[in-house]
Amino acid sequence: MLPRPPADRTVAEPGRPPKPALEPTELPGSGTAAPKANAGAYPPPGGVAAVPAPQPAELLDLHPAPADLERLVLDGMARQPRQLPAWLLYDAEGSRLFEAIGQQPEYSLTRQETALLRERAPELARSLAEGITPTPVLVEFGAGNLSKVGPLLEALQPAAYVALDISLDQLGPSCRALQERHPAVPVLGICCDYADLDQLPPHPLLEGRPRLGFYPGSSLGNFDPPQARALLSRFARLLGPGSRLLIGIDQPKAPERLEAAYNDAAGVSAAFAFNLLRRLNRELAGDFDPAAFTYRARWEAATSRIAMALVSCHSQTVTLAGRRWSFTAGEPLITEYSAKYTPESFQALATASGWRAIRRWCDGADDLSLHLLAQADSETSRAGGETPTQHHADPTPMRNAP
Ligand code: AVI
Repeated sequence: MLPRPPADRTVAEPGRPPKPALEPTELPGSGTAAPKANAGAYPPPGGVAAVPAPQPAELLDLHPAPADLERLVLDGMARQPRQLPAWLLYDAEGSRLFEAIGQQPEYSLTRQETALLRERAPELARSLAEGITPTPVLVEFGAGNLSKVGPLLEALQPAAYVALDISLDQLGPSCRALQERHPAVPVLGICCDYADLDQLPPHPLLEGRPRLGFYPGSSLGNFDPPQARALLSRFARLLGPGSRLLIGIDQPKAPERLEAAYNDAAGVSAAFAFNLLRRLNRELAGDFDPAAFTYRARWEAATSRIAMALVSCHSQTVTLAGRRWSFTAGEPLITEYSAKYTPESFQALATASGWRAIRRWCDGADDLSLHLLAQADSETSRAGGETPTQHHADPTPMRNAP
């Protein structure tokens, strides 16, 4: 039996209207009619005014049902080579391990992108929201532990923040913590496979508001090119006409460096992949023996991607979801691809998916980019001009990317 209860599309807390901006709280014994003698003194005579406690973040659970999970796994096992959807890596333990990957010295993507977002937040927010009225909602895809959005929220002050992620275990606590830190912005978490979502669920926080998308972390690279293209088109539909998308993309670099980033010396990347076998054993009655597989991360130049796989050490038969599967010695089970795009190849992909590249920011080493996209057929996208501009983290902007 599968442990997760049937996805009942539960609304953890009923919809609530956007909450008002912070209101001053009256302290006991203080009047409001006349200015106080000590106005401006700090600390005020009656003590520091309490800030109203933030409302709890709201959560919607649209996690794929166990039957969907089984179907996806069976489809993936029937492929050649065998390949499972990358989001399966993110159960509670997988999410914890992915956070640990971000702290490994070899995996610099998280640190570099976080720094770029922090340094450039005011400018990113201005470019993202320029000319967009009324105040938009910020929608983050694959939001994980919500560690990247803080500076952007501060700078943008959206009407609401909506975080989409597959891991409910991580999303719940992260949304609550973010809501505490940003009490003025209502936070809504939606647990879902965002690559399979046809529309954002109707919700008062989303009604009548333009939507801006945020997709950091280069997670687009975890999709095959046709899937990546479909995903960008899906984002355009989910966000609606006239929307914009800020997306983080990792770029190709020396193969040795990339292979080390996905096969760190501490073995966290390997543990992340092996955790998938534990999940399959637990949730789909599998009998994978992790000791019978070895982890491999290899750069594939022709497809500009890292291929991560658990490789069968010898010929063996495995039971999964009530079926028998045979592996030959050396046969890979692909756990994930991580494609790297040059600015040009990414912009071509974006264009083919109905977006227009407006601007690009990169870190000092030009290892990764944040691309600002606008929907190709919208008025707002035309405001960006014909040629995308690119900017280094270095204050001197580089102009006119090809
Ligand atoms: C989430 N994603 C962008 C990561 C990546 O770099 O492709 C996933 C990852 N897998 C192993 N290390 C990192």
